[in-house]
Amino acid sequence: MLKKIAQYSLLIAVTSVMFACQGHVKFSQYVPHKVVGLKTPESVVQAKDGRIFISEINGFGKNGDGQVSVIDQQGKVAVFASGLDDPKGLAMIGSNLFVADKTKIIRITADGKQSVFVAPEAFAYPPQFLNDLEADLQGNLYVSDSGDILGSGTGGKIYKIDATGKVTLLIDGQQDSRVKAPNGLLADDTGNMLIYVDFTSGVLYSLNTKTGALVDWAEGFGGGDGVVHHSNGTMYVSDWKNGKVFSVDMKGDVILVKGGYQSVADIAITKDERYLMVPDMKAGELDFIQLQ
Ligand SMILES: [Ca+2]
Ligand SMILES: [Ca+2]
Repeated sequence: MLKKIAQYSLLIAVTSVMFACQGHVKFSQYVPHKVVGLKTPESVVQAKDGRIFISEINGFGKNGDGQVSVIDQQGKVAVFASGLDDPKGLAMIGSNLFVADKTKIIRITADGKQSVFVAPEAFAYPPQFLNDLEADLQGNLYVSDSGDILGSGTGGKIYKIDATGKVTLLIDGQQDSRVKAPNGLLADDTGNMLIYVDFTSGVLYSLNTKTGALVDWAEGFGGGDGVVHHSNGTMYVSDWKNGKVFSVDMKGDVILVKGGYQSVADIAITKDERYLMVPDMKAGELDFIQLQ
């Protein structure tokens, strides 16, 4: 394990230098810089036009003070949508931005108009802590309810939401006792497979959304939070409790990419796949990790 970490760090260091040289000599690509002063940032997503949206919980458990900010290509931050409660997971379908806001799903149009897409009553059980939000290529959404995440660490569920807003329970702890506090979600291209990381156990699972079969994929993610996928096959998983970001290859081997954060929440990848976007919730910052 330690040997693998050392090798990986060296590889990153070498490729960073190569990138720096290329950028200096051949072309000048946009290089994002760390954004500071955010209000309890949780989730981040980049739109096709390059704008970056970030959800800000602000006061935890305090309603009405949450917001979504937008960061332009120059790094300028502005409020995009306000009056939210504890907004967390973000997902885009077309030009609409969807937000998992504590007990409901909010839809925000490109010009910033908000509406309730899924009300709390539409869920099979009253939502306790809606957390990550993921879209598949078929236009469905998936949302994790992390349940009593800050107490017993159980009671979580995963739901599917179709394009009309109809909600279906996919799995919970009654169906499979390994389901405790689901957090980060990742849908495959078919929508038949959902990768999820559990905040209580730190285990990464794959869930067959048709059969409900749950398979252990990798473990050791502490307070697993965000899960993203690079087109080269590598996944990245964040550990909120220990402030770390890991990579997971297709064999399930786990390698530390970067630590030293206070609390890494729902990470995402830029559209060009050159950077991981890393919300450090307690630090109030959005960091960028350059990928190979
Ligand atoms: Ca709040
Ligand atoms: Ca999360």
